[in-house]
Amino acid sequence: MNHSKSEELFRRAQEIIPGGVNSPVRAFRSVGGSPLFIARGDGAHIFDVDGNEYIDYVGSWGPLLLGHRHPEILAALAGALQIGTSFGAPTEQEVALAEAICDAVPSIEMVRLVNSGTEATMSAIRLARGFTGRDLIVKFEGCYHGHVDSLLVKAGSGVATLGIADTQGVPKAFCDTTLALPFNSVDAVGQAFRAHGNSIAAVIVEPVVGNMGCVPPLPGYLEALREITARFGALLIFDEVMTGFRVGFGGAQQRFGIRPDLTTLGKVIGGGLPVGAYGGRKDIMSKVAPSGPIYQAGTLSGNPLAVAAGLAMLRHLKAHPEVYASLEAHAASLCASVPAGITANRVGSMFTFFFTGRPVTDYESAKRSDTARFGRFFRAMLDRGIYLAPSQFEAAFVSAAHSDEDIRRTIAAAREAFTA
Ligand code: KE4
Repeated sequence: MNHSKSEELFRRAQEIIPGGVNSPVRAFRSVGGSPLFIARGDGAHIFDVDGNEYIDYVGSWGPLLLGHRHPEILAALAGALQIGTSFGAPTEQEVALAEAICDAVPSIEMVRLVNSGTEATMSAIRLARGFTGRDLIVKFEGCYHGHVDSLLVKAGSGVATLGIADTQGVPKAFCDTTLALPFNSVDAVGQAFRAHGNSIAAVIVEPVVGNMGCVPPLPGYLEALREITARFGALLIFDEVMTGFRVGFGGAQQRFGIRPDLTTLGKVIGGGLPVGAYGGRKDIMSKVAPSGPIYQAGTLSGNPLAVAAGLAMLRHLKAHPEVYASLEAHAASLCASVPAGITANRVGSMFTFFFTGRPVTDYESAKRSDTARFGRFFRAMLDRGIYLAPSQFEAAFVSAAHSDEDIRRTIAAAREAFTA
């Protein structure tokens, strides 16, 4: 495949953008080669600036559950453009999106729209600290909650991909208020609460981890987090930026039957435009300014264009619940095809092929994966027209636009690429 235009653009980009990308995971650093510059997307396919076509399993890192340029989302955006792009004042559509979120996720009694998942998690932990009057936050190694200072401790996603040992620029004092524990260990959580329980404001968790690669919760784990946080008066925050509306219409909390105190959302609820949200119990959310003393704000929060796309996405998913069964079936077919020596973890339509023959249940076991072999697999798939996340520590996503033929082609390509 010819990538000369991407390579030229990457050279230009590196002169004026750090690493040539606007988000580190896009840089192909852990898989080798230059990132592809994308010219356009259509359904489940993307096309790079050299005219090469790929079946896309990144989907903008999760938001594009319906694929690229879904007609209902494009129509909603066209309609929004007729009224303006931003007002910095309330609009009816923001109320409609908030109502749609609360309708879909029963634990969310009240919600605030923001512009990214990072803003959502940053705001949720500030709210938890303000509501409880406590400082400590518990997170889990390999989980990523956006580039929030105090959550960039033993984080996943790009931090794991690039092997950045706890990013520079975060004061030690911030890290001291964060306890990072191994995911899926009830004992570790019990020990932390026995030692610090009355100082812990909240536990924030990806209920299905996507950012060390896809790692499901072990049976009973989420229930244990719910029980121990309630017992010690700490809040349970489900970071569903990735899993929200992805692993089911009600997210992971519906799939696993857990009612968190706060939930953060992003990605799918923006339909490909910048939207994040945090919400939960009304007694907690009512502490957020201007109704309460905990401040959070945003110039473009509830932006009419982003809200229009998000609302079209959620309305489509509510009207077509059968989408989830189709997503699940396609993802299951892809994961059924892995050879011995490779561990496929999947929940719903998010999955990861770990290049290790052993189970992957936490960050330590994920890190045992052969990342060099993943890099060869990634490039072999790319050469065969399959676009995966350029990191062993990320999830792949099936969209409703992926056809049976796309899945068949992907399985055939993987059969060859697994031995690259
Ligand atoms: P954003 O600020 O990137 O919208 O959301 C941060 C975030 C929060 N919580 C979870 C569970 C997330 O997965 C994310 C962002 N996910 C990564 C992909 N693993 C975004 C890709 C990127 O950083 O470019």
